[in-house]
Amino acid sequence: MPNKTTSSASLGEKVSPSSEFKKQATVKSMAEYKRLYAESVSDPEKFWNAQAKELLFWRKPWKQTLEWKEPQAKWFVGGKLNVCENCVDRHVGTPRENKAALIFEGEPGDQQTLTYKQLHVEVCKFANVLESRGIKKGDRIAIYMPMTCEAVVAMLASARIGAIHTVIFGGFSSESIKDRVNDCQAKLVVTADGGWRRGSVVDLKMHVNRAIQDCPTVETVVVVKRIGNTRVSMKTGRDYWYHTVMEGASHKHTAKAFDAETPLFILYTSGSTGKPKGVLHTSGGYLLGTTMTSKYVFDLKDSDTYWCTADIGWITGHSYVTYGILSNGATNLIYEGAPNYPDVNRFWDIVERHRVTIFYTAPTAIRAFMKWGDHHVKKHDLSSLRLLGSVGEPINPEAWKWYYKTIGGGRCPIVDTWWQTETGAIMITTLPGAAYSKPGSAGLPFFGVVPKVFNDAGEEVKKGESGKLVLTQPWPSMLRGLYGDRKRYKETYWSEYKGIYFCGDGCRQDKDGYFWIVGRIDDVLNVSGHRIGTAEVESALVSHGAVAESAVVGRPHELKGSAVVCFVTLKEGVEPTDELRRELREHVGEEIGAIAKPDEVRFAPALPKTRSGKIMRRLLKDIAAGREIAQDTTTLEDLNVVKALQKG
Ligand code: 6R9
Repeated sequence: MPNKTTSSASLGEKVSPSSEFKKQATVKSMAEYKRLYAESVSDPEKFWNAQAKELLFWRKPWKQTLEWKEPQAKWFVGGKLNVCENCVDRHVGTPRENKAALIFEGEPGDQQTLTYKQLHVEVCKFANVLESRGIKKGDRIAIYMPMTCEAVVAMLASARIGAIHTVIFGGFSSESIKDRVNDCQAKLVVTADGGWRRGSVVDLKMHVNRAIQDCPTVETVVVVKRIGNTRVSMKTGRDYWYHTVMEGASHKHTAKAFDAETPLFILYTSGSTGKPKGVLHTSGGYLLGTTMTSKYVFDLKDSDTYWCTADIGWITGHSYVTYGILSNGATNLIYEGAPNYPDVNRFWDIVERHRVTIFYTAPTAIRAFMKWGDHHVKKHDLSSLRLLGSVGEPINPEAWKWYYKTIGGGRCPIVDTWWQTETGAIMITTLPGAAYSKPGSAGLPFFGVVPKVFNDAGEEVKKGESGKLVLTQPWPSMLRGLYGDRKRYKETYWSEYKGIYFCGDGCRQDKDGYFWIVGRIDDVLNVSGHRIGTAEVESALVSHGAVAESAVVGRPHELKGSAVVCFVTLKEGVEPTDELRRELREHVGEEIGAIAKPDEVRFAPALPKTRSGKIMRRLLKDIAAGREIAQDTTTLEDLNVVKALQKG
């Protein structure tokens, strides 16, 4: 079957880091990357053994680096450590103890800084609070919080006592809280009297109250006073104010050592079908993966102020707000609110005021900033930035270039990082001082990662051809299972190809070895026997001057198998006309080939997205096909968007 998936416009372009960046980088050249990579895959156990010793603090050494009984991995068998001690205690008593660990900015503009020493006190106190409420090793606690210091403290305190946290994104509904709390049988919930989002109060406690009416396992609710909500209802004997229980708690807490395979957290994530899956991560391997990638991919230095805009409700917030970053002793900025409050320049205002040096965000945010216009960015001094990151979906070359020029001033390398909730840590990217970037490609495998592109028969495809992305070697931060569902774990990840992890993404590798993620397999269309990545069509559309954002889905088509339907939002001031529709069809034809020409272009004021910013494609497929919407829309950011699309 011929493959027409290559967009000639985006291939062949290479952007190299400056010599200034290279000089100070952790890995300084392609040769160095290649040498380390070769070491990491030729004798993985030797490599990980050395890394674990160098990067983490262990209370007891391990006997065996890896025990692999497919699909079940155990890393650092017999080793003991405390994850919280690695992220907090080990920086206390060093020159780092008085540097800022967390810099918090609330949406209304309030600020709080915790040094590593102060963070240690807060975490010890909250660990004592949890223990006084009867929480012990292996118990589950749910965290449903705004992005505040207390949210990070709660995660770390849970880790400190060997409990298992499940963070539930603060934008989820009562129904979602109920499902998650019941699935993992949480005994305690940490929440707040509210949070700020675009100037409005998100009433978190009310959602918790509603949810846990049907959650018999919850014994205690701890409530952080974030906004001073006077209408919050507290149940005597179950609900306690955070500040009250913290007041009475001792700041001394001895961290016990736990087995390397002690469960650390469960994070629920949507599967292609059915209810969310509880992805389970454990301690030693996860911490090693996140610590090492933070150090190498973000090139972290003690002088950096790092800001990742992800919420702790997502894996990015777990790995690259809390664990990997604090384990490296870095200064970590967290922001509570929306990027466009009170104005669309809020992020750049934060970067300027806090002199942020490393900035990590998602393509969807980048495209929004592009749409809002450069003049909002130009008002700010962004000269402190030295490295930019992207995560969550393929970044189209147009957005990449805009990010590079307008935000990075042509000076900052961009690390496009491919990974998943399940992989725990970054798997594919370009190390910023070592490798050139190709806008739109995630890049090369991280150390110890062996990705391959397979066809349906389980054979590796030729370079340049599309297929399914698999990871052929176990890695330390891999998921250990789906909570309480062994069968689903095996079926979801290990049954497409026997003994090999299938991630659900389509991909191709180019002649230079760079990986180009095409998007989820279910987002790949088959049009007249040709594979077309929806992401590629989207990228082509966005490269047209009139388009702000696009989402492309398939619609069943009698002759072609699938028709290409495009939902398009236009830049400020552009008129949606039939003429433009025709122009966009031609444009896609020119960018990719006639086969990819859209059958239909629908203009929309906005696209339906989950609160984590992912476009809800299945919903768009239903709309495109004129079907009843089958998908649960409770996670949708704005329901009005759907109504407008159905009309349009
Ligand atoms: C970290 C995170 C995972 C899915 C993944 C893929 C997409 C993430 C990407 C990317 C292309 C990147 N994805 N990063 N696609 N380039 N740099 O987002 O985890 O929420 O579990 O999503 O996101 O499709 O399979 P998660």
